[in-house]
Amino acid sequence: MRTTLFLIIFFNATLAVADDRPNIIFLMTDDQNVRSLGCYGAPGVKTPNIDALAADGVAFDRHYDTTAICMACRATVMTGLLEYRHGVNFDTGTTGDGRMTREDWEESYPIVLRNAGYRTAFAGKFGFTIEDTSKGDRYPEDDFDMWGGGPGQTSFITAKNKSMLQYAKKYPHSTRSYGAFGSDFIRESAKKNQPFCLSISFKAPHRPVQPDPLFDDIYAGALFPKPENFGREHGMHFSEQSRRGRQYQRFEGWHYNDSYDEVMAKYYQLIYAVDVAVGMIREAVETAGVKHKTLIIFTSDNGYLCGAHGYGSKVLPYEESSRVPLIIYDPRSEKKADRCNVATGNIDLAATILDAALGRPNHGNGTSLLKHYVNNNNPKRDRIIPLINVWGPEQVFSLGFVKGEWKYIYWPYTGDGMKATAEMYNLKEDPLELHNRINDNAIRDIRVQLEKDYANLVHDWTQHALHRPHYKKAATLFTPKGM
Ligand SMILES: [Ca+2]
Repeated sequence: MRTTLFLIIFFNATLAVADDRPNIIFLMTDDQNVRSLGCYGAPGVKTPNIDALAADGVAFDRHYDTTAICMACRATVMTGLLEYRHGVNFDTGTTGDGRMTREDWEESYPIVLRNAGYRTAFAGKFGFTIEDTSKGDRYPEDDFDMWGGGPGQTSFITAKNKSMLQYAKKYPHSTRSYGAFGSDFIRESAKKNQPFCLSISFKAPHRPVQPDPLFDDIYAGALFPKPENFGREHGMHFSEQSRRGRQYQRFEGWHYNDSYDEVMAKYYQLIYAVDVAVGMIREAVETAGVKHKTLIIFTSDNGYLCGAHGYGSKVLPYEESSRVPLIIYDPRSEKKADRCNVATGNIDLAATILDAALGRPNHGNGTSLLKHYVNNNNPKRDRIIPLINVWGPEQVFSLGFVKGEWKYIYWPYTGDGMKATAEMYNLKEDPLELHNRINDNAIRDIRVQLEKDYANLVHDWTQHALHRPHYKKAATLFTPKGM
């Protein structure tokens, strides 16, 4: 008996000393575009802590959310699967909410890491439910060691977020409450000498427009220059289909047209609080003595159009909506450069996390981005990053992709007198997407190649989509006649 006890103590002590696997901190905002961070060149925007993270790590300049909307993106981030593979979106569940299958959830990065001995935590907007036949659909609060997550959109009022009540008095606005939650988890985990994975999904800067009043002075009276592609006159070359969703109405409905500075000041104020929370978390990492072995990843679930081309909100496959910030800081590695210009996708994030923790560089549809940290000169130029929308009115359903310097978008809807159509942009020469090259005969060969790539993507969809009617129907819709 005494020998057994001794062996158990010895074994546990050995494990505690030997486990030098890195910690992971994954931070995700909601509806944050690239033009909202100082480190991405946003004029007049104050984000000192996130800028410092980018200076310490690598900022990715061509990172895309393969579905530019909350729920589907969150399911992709967790699993590394494209939307048609995980089948999670607002329209795809039996109750109006998308549900992830139990099998896919078992392969999500938090579950894989917890099974591998990591201490795990989640706080913020979770964004989808897990299929569980015994209990009905569920949020996975029992699958984490510490849970500050919530259903639906969660609230900016901390007191309304049940799992975050203990932070409500000191941090009445939810954004900084997540900084406090993260700091507590980091401190507790470091004491236990167990590797940890902290995932925080901030509600900010998602609407409603309720920034923390503590920061009301930050942008008082500030003016912000508009991007060169701002306004309706720079969207005339886009498909008619793209104008049939609420994104088109929101240019005026959300007052980008007549109150741009005021609207953007509120948006940036929401992000300023995120920056403060990031500072809290980095300070906790430093004081807990784990800075040398703690990776930090910062990104957003989709971008935000903010008046570009005369549109508001997200969902559409254009740059402001689908391209988002991504910063990776890996203190274990010597970075090669401050920026990475390789096209990457949110399908790659689970693989990146599992690569760092367990040495598994491929997961779902994604591949680890850590290779770009130490060498940013190895782009796989043939790689396709899909851009999917099968949410909202069918008129705005689109399927496209980024490949090398090109973006290709197919709009299948043919009702209301519209014809199916496609768009093509050279993102290197035309990053603001001002010139649709689809009818440019000088580059006909490129168009033919991109059409072949598109056909392959539709073929993959047909072969591998989750068996839900929504995705079967979409595959038919996306198949151009004659393919
Ligand atoms: Ca979002």
